[in-house]
Amino acid sequence: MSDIAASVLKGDPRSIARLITIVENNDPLAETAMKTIYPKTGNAHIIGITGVMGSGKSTLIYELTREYRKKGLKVGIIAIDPTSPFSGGALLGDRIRMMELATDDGVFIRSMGTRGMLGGLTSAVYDVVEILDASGKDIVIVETVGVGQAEVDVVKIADSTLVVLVPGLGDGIQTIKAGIMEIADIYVVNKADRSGVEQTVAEIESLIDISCEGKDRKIPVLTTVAKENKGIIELFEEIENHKKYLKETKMFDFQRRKRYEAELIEIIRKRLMNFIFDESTFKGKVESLIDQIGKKEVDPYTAAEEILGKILK
Ligand SMILES: Nc1nc2c(ncn2[C@@H]2O[C@H](COP(=O)(O)OP(=O)(O)O)[C@@H](O)[C@H]2O)c(=O)[nH]1
Ligand SMILES: [Mg+2]
Repeated sequence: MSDIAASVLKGDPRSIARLITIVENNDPLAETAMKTIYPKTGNAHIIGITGVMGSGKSTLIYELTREYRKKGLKVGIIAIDPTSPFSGGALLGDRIRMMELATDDGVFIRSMGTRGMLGGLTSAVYDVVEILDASGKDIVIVETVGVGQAEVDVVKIADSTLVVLVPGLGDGIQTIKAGIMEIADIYVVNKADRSGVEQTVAEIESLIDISCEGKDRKIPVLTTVAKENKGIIELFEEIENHKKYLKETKMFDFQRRKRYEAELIEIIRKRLMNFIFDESTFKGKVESLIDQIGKKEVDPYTAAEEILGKILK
């Protein structure tokens, strides 16, 4: 196992892929490797990209990655697809584009599904970010669809969060109101080749005016045509600006601390859940308590205390 950790640290793509699989399978061997690579993490800038399906996130990621590659930076990409665990082939909007990145040694792409993950997706994504970071990637990009709780959790890992919208999305603005206002560091209105761009930008800016009032940083709104590589350099620069802002204001340390907190809690949560639900003896106890709750022989609070009491003893 130390072999795999050593080759991950050298950036070997096969070992990176293998370790990610081990992590996804919730294999206990993963922890040994994670412990070994951990001291080498903390260098990558982590970018979260969220937005509705089809808004052009993957296309943007492809174009951004090309910019980073031009600068000689290495990029890791994690695409989280909530519906399909078999989406590896259709990771980026355009297969030909994906092929180009897939053959570049300085880029590692991985798609992760939400199904069939015993340890929970969030915890696995945290680990995969660490793995890519330790493997020498300068930039790690995490793509998530929509704005559910899972996405918000995933975004907690990101240093810079991009929220992607498209013109004429009346409900897109609703989504903003529903809670991504707090998570966006940069707004991207992609598909700016379509009509209604000005109106969408104006709507977002009026919301920003309210949410950023009195704050030292106003969230920028950029327009892009990812498909035609328009606005990408500006986006690249805006991400750099945000990175500088984080460093200068010490927000960087604050956010990273939040991330470490989230990671630690996830590991504890995962361990507890494994302990309660995977250990055969304990699982029997849980099952019988559930039966008793159903028969009103015990209330769920007392049942929970009984289980926790056994763990804490
Ligand atoms: N018209 C237009 N189409 C785009 C643009 N960017 C991406 N697309 C197309 O939108 C579709 C969805 O893109 P994709 O990157 O897969 O979106 P994702 O689901 O958010 O990752 C693809 O057919 C892209 O070629 C753009 O700026 N303008
Ligand atoms: Mg995509």
